[in-house]
Amino acid sequence: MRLRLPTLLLALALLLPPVARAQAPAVRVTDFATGLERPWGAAFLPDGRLLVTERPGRLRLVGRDGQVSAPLGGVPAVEARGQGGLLDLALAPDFATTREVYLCQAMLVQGGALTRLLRARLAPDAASLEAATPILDATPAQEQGRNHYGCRIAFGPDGALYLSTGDRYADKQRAQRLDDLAGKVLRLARSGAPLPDNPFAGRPGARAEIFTLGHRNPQGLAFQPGTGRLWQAEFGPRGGDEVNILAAGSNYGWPRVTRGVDYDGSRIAEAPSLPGMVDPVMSWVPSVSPSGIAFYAGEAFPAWRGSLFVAALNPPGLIRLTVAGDRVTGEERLLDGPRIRQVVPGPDGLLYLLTDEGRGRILRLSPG
Ligand SMILES: [Ca+2]
Repeated sequence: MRLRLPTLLLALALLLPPVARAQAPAVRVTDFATGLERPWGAAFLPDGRLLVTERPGRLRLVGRDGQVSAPLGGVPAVEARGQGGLLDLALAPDFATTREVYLCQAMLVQGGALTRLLRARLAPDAASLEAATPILDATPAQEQGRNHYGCRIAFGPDGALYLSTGDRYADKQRAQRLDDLAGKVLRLARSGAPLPDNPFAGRPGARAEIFTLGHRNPQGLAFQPGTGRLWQAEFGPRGGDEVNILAAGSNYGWPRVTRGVDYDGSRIAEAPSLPGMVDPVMSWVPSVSPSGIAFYAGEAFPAWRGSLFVAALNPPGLIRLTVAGDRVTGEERLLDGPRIRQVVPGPDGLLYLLTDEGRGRILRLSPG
């Protein structure tokens, strides 16, 4: 069922009493940190500092006062052309004792470029990574093009590591092939190996790492507090950006089903929906270019609890989706720019936004 948002919002506006509308929180936006080049992924350490990737291939720490460190040592080389580079990072659930960090990057190998997952340790003085080791390459590598790497990492309540991979653009059909790790969400042990209870484990000709298939370029992954459902966002072509709820073994349709068209205006989809393929819970035509997503569960903005935030690149800004169970019930645009790559809820209940700019920043949203 397609959500007709303008109608829905109008209906909501008419239904809500004026007092409820007046409760929309006032928001203050400040530059928390500056001097970062195209920050892409970030995670708060237990001590409150923020570990941030820069897409050209650097890792930095941002102090609680917003001071940005020198680049950390021990960061592996990356393939930074096109949409590549050092992309996401995630701390292991037991980081406090293991200091394990997972990184996703674009890498050039024999045969072309691919999405690579690495495991490393943050040194005791936090000035470098130790023993950064590739643990999964989303093969096969592809010579043509340097786009659509996906590359978002999320740890589930089941302890598994989920990794999104893009279709790599040149051949859309890669997303539908079960012997190919492009255009998928993968479910992995912390060694990078597939988990034995994965949906395609043991199926001849299928990669056992695959959790879901039929994705174009997914850069948003977030587990919903309370339900443990895995929500995902992906870029569509011209129109057809999606938010999905992922279920093991399901096919999300790309390129056989999409609400967008190709950049030259030509049709891609066979049909608006197909049997055996899961429709999105939210789609945008025209595009918003959704990158990272995060659920809000903090105390600073009580009215936002349970909402899903979407970092938008174009038109640039921040989107808040209201959610009831497995449905999106409304949409609010909170910022009209700059381009936002990722949204990270802080341990202080504030929201931290990574801007996709050459002279990038981390914006902080606090109650106004
Ligand atoms: Ca889809």
